[in-house]
Amino acid sequence: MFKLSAFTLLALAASSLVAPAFSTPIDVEARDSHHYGQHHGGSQHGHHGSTPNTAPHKPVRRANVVLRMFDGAEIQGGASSAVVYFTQEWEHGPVSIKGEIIGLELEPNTERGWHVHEFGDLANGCTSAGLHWNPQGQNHGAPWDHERHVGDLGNFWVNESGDAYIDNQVINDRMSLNGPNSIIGRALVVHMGTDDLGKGGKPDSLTVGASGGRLACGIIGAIADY
Ligand SMILES: [Cu+2]
Repeated sequence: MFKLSAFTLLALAASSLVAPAFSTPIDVEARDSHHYGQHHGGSQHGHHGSTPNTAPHKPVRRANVVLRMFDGAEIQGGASSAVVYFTQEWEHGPVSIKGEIIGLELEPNTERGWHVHEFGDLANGCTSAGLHWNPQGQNHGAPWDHERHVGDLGNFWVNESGDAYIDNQVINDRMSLNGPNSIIGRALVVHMGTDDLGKGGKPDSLTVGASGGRLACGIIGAIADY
């Protein structure tokens, strides 16, 4: 907020300096900047006017996904309490992940695999989400391996109540909310088993970490950037 206020003041100050020579057009620009600031809360790109967050020139900084269980193409259960948030504070910076995964009937005291999958297509439930998001054509691995999928997130811990609380310490430096590695519009999938991080030696270890069936999923979408 402070940044925007400073920007707006700067824009107004600049326009008033040159206003005598270019009275009409500069006034319009300053008014646009001010208008943008009041309604959108903060951006270096304020001079573009009042466009939505998802406009191409304004990077996505925050996204979320609501996870639902599916039986085939049918959503199971009522309102979901499983929501995961992704934040990317600066361009090409790491994506931090937090969220609460509640009500998915997870087995208590286990690790469960999760990944960003390629497609935001839940027409056939989590099955139609495709394979792991892997634009670099690498083998599956742990989130800290050099060889890994962009969508690899490893495992999260399920507590004794069958819930999971993910804090911002979950950081991924390969996925992005923008550009070629963007996860926007793709699916987050939670699996029924534990991801062996590519090390299990099973037939599907190097593709999906032998993490079993797909318990729940949702489509990752851009959200308001506060
Ligand atoms: Cu997966």
